[in-house]
Amino acid sequence: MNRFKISGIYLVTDRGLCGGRPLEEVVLAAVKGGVRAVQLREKELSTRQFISEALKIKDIVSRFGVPLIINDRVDVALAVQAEGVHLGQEDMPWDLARKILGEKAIIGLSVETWDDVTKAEFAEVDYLGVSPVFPTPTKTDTKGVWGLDGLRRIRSVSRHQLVAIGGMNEGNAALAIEAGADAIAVVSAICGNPDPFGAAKRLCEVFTRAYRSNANE
Ligand code: TZP
Ligand code: MG
Repeated sequence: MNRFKISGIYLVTDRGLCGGRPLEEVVLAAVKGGVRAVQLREKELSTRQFISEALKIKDIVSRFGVPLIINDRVDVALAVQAEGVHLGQEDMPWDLARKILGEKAIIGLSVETWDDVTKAEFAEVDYLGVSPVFPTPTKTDTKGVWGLDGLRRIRSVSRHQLVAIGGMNEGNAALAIEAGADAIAVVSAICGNPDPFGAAKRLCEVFTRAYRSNANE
């Protein structure tokens, strides 16, 4: 496994929330603002368009040493030599993705139920996406909501790094870190913000402050 340390603010893209701005512009602003990972999430694009977008985003994030993680599509991740892939419970099984992408790939896995969490203990993945921590209009086809108590409970049993996703923002990121998140994933808090650079920067500041105060406890 990669041993990739996931920490900080993790941008998950949604071009529909970018308000007409090119996604590249928003991603560039976010990495300049300090996000530590970018997941390209495309539900509407053709394979060819997805690959073309992924190459453009990779070009941007690689200049900042930020890994590109592809949502759902192992073939696209492989084609563009992305650093990793994020898999949901209905996507390719993690063990096949690991076989295809290799030991060094970053593989993230969403957990939506307690059964997912239990099974994930055996999974050679780099992080679990705790999905969703809070309700969010950005993704409504979820099985429930973990809440901070759910996140804390997962932290108490899981050997994996945890990424909190769903309704995360400047106001609640510190609470998720206290509850055991290693990283905070956001979609609308950056993509839907008129100032993605400022939003990313403030989120990173909140993260750093909360992470340090947690470490000192
Ligand atoms: N997976 C679980 S919740 C979610 C995804 C992709 C969307 C999170 O969006 P937002 O806008 O950060 O709440
Ligand atoms: Mg998926």
